[in-house]
Amino acid sequence: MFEGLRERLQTARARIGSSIQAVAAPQKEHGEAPGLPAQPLHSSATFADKVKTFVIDRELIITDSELAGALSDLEIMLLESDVALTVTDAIVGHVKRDLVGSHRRIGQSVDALVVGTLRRALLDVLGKGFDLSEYIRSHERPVKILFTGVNGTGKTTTVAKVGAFLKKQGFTVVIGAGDTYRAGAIEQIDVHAERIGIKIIQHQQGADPSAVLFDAVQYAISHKIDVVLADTAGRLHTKANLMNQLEKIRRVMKPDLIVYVDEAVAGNDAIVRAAEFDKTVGADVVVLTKADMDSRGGAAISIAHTIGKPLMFLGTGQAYDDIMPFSPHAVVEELLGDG
Ligand SMILES: Nc1nc2c(ncn2[C@@H]2O[C@H](COP(=O)(O)OP(=O)(O)OP(=O)(O)O)[C@@H](O)[C@H]2O)c(=O)[nH]1
Ligand SMILES: [Mg+2]
Repeated sequence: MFEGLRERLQTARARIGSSIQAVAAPQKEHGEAPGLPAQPLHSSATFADKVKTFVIDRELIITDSELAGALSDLEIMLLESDVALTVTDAIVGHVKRDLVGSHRRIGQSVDALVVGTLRRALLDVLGKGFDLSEYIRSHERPVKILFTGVNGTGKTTTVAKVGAFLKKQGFTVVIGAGDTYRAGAIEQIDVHAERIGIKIIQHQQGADPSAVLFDAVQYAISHKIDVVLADTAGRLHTKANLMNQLEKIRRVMKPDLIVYVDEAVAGNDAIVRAAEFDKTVGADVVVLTKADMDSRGGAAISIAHTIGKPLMFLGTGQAYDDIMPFSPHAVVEELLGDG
């Protein structure tokens, strides 16, 4: 997951570190920094070798021009990873504010300083995530969750995965087979429901999806079920009639949560589409699927900051338990950690 972005961030980390080191190194030669290791910084040594042992115990001012090249590299690397422009600006701006101009005593290695700064900058744009179990616990039951998005992004699979996830947490769940449009869609969700042992409410193909999902909610009320998961047909946000149908579903089933599902691999397209869905039918939280196939990580990094909605889960494969509650700290660790 996100290997390409990880690689680029590691390169940026090294590059920023080198720039800071370049500021620090000349004074070392003049013997002004007794805290520095006596060992010279051989150009053949790797960056990590150099900075991890390079503990600066004195004051240092990093200027704009010293970091300009490294920050511009960081900017390009983020954009190449499909990180949205506004998010790239936010990250680069954060790093710059954090490092430039401060008259600081760095009682740590340059690398630790850089990693700490990158970590804060990423955490700042990643938002807090969304704890679905906690949400359900603190809301009136049944909690009604509507899944929307464009075709083939993984909505139905995500409904099944979330169903299995919630069941494991001890919640009772019913699925509404709200994709009455695509041939084979009802059978598909029916097979999933059977496999994970969750009740499903379905009508025939071609039926009004609002009616199916209304029935699913009624079933949940009369059987005291905790959660209704509503699958829907994939649709493009540009198709007004299909968006109107979704709007009708929303009016009829009155979801507590609208989940926008898209593929992490779609990068910036996912962000544009999420914003469009949010504008027309609303979106409260986002799930990004196929993170296991996404090397660039741009959508995962950008979506919460750009559309202002938390990322709830990442889909990480085709099996039912290939779903990860989105944890900003875990993602940052994956991107910046040494493992
Ligand atoms: N690798 C991987 N594949 C996934 C993931 N989520 C879904 N898929 C696959 O993506 C394909 C489409 O998934 P569906 O759940 O049918 O997508 P959908 O959005 O319901 O599609 P429509 O109903 O046609 O709009 C299937 O082959 C899934 O197995 C994931 O997280 N990782
Ligand atoms: Mg589907």
